[in-house]
Formats: sequence, C-alpha cells, structure tokens
Amino acid sequence: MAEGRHRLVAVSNRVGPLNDEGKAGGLAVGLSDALKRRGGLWFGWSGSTSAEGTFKEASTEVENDVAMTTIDMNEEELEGFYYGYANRSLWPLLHYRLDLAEFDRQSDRIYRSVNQRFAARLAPLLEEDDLVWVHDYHFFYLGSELRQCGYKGRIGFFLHIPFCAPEIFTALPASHDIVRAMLAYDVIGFQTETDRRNFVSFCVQELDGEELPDQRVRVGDREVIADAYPIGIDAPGYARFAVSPEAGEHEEMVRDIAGDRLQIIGVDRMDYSKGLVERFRGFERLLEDYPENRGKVQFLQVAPLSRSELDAYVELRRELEELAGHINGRFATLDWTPLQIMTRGFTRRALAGIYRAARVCLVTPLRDGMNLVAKEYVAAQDPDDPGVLILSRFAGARSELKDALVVNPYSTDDVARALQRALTMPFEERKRRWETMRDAVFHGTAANWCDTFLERLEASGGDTTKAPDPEDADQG
Ligand code: ADQ
Repeated sequence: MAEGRHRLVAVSNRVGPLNDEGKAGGLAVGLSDALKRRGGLWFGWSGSTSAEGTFKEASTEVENDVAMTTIDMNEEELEGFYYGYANRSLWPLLHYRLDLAEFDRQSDRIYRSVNQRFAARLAPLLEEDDLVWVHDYHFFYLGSELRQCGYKGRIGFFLHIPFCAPEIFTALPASHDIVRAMLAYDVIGFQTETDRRNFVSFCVQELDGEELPDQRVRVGDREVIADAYPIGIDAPGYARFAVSPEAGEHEEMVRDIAGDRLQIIGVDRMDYSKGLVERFRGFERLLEDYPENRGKVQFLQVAPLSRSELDAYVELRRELEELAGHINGRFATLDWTPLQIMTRGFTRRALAGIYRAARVCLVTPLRDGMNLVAKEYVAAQDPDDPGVLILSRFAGARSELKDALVVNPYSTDDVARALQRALTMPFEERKRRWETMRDAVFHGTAANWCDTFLERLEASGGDTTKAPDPEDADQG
C-alpha cells in the first residue's frame, strides 16, 4: 500500500497512547501502529467530564505526524452514552446476554446525541480524501451523522466485539435504526465470519436487503462491503517483549514462586463475558476429578477491574472473590494456595514474562469478539518449551488458532478435562500445536489487519473515488 497517500483519521472512544510501552490494549496498539506509519488524526473522548461537555474546546496533542484530538463529555452524556447505552444495553446484548441488557429511551436518546455531537466536532477537521475509520459499538451512528454534516469521503467501521444473531439483536428497540445507520459506512468490518453472517442475515431478514457477491450487501439504494478482518497483535514486537529484561524478571519471579508446580494463567478484564466464574469452577473440578494435581499446579488469574461503576461488574467481583475463597479454603495446604486472583495491571513486557512462565493459558470467554490474550500468550512462548493454550469455542480467535485445545466454557467437565490434557501433554505435541498457532499469530498481525482493512476502504466507493493513479497503472 502506498503509505500516506490518504490521511488516516481514526475515531474511537478512548484515544492513545501512541507508544505501546505501557498498558495499551489491542485496539490502541493496532491503531497507533497504522497512524505512526501513515500520519493522521486520532479523534475521541478525552476521558474527562466538564460542564460544557461535547461543546468544550477540543484539546490536541501532536506527536510525530499524528494529532490526537479529544473532546469532553458532560456527566449526563457520560452516564447515558457510555455507562448507559454502550455498556448496559449494547455490550451485554452483543455478547448474547439478553438477561443483563437494559433498554431505556433516555440513554438511547443520549447515545444518538453524543454520536451526533462527535460527528459535528469531527466534520470540520476532515478533508475529502481522508480515510475515516470509526471503531466499535460506541459509534454505530457516527458515520451516518458525518454524512448528515455533508462529509462525502470514505468512512469505514470496525466492530471489535461480536455481532450477535438477529434473533437476539432484534430485542434492541433501536436495532433497525442502528443497522440502517451502519449502512452509511462504506466498509463494515467484523472480527469473524460468524459476526459478518449475523449482520448480513439481519439486513436480509429484517431490512429486506440482498446479499451480493464479493462480501457486499444491498439495502434499498445503499450498497456496502461487510467483511471479516480478524484483528491481530504486533507478534514480532510481542515476542521481543517476552525476552526483555523486564519480562525476564517477571518470568523468574513466577517460576520461583511456582517451584516444581506447573503454572496456569488467565488474563482478562474483569468482565462477565470472559467466563471467569465458569473457569474457576473448571479449575475446582480439575482438583476434584484429578486429585494428582493437588499441590502440583497453581492458577494465577490476572483480572484488572473494569467498568466497576456498573452493578453487574460489582456483583461479578464479589462472586469471583467468594468462589476463589471457597476453592482455596477447600484445597489449600500450609504450603500451597491453588488459586490466586490479582486485579492490578502490568506493563506489556511484564505480562509477556508472566505468560512465558505459564505452562497453560486459560482463555475461556462465554463470548469474545477476538481475544488478544490468546495471541499474546502464543507469541510470548519459549520455542524450546512452549505452553498449551486452552481456548473457548466462543472466542473469535478460535477460527485462527486451530491447534488450541478448544472447550465449551459452560461445561465444567470439559474445562477440567482440557486442563488435565494440557498439564500432561507430551513435549512433541505441545511444540507441534504451538508452532502452527505461532505461524497463525505471526501471519495475522495488527499491521496486516490495518492494511487489509484500509486497502479495502481505499478501494471502496466513498463519493470521492478518484481516477486511478498513473503509478498504480504502471504496476499492472
Ligand atoms: P478486550 O475485551 O479488552 O478487547 P482482549 O482482546 O483480550 O479483550 O484485550 C485485552 C488487552 O488488555 C490485551 O492486550 C491484554 O494484554 C491487556 N491486559 C489485560 N489485562 C492486563 C493487565 N493486568 N495488565 C496489562 N494489560 C492487560 C476488545 C474485545 C476483544 C478484542 C479486542 C480487540 O472484547 O474480543 O480482541 O477488543 O479488538
């Protein structure tokens, strides 16, 4: 791709950081890499509230060729848009948790108005041949609001979380409005083929749309590209992190504490979609059904708190701490604590070292768009002594990491059996499985994800498609 031919404008709820030395998550790493290579603008929420909210003057920080421009929200906007509609309605619904989803018209109204306000603030900063790339479930309406502002350039959208089956999505009172608004984007990206299929089915069943060849879908007079673009990690960079001195210190620390015991690791934001309660029960079942593991394994769950203002998350933390206490109370001995749960964050290097020290990584979400922890664990392993990945059948990563031990996270027995198999897996099988997963992780990197999506967006309609560049014509 001819880098920098079009300016990249990324929009996401949280902006930055531009370097990945700290605690940046997958979205930040993928985007900052593309922005640094192409130059551009990253636009989103400042993380602060103020009385003027989205009307307050924007703040801009420039680093190399990248401007990061953010605006505030007021308290009402934050509550209705972020805590309300995004995280009490859309997040549970799209993760198939209708039982937890709450719908109210006040937060629906505020969510739409925040999308409209962000579009109104962004539109004056745009140029017609920018590539605008909007991220995630916070901004379903943003593209259509930018069109309302008169913006005619290319706009793409990527959904980081699952797009649930139409039977579930139609429970959302605004489901038709949301999908119709999404059709204002030129390219709509999903993590997996299943998510894409669900979206297309919704268009066909609910909006009288038509599926066309080449991952296109038509509804009324709108024709858009809807395709799967699985997100990846900076695999070579992550593998280097794993052998850095900071990683080494953490690896050694974990190994020292474990001694002869085999280490099992889990790393997830404390979120009900990650299947932590079910995972703990699976570990308990391992100790019950395969008693030879008592005193011989230890399980560290790293679970930084997230969205702790929401009731469902407070309840989850209580339940997990209680369950951890129950399991330890039941099995611990004077010199062995089977399960440890930590809510602190680590730097990416430290985490890479911790992954490397673990023989088994448990990634058992009940639903997950992709799950980057699975890919990080694979990238961080020592090629001469790699660990085993246990992966939920409901994680998007499953379609690429075919050599993981795949489990149904709802089945306590299945998780326990997979743990036993992982803990006793012969070296040759461990290595063979890891090698194919490593190849997949190094093939589908964050940079590939960005480039593939942006190439498609660049080639898509928009209203500014220009005559082909003569240089491109030379290349045939
Ligand atoms: P998340 O739900 O946040 O992302 P995930 O993909 O696992 O889930 O990414 C979490 C990131 O946070 C990883 O990079 C991990 O290393 C990091 N992290 C977790 N705990 C940490 C800790 N204690 N210290 C430091 N770092 C920590 C959403 C979707 C996913 C999708 C991503 C990217 O829910 O399905 O894979 O976006 O699209």
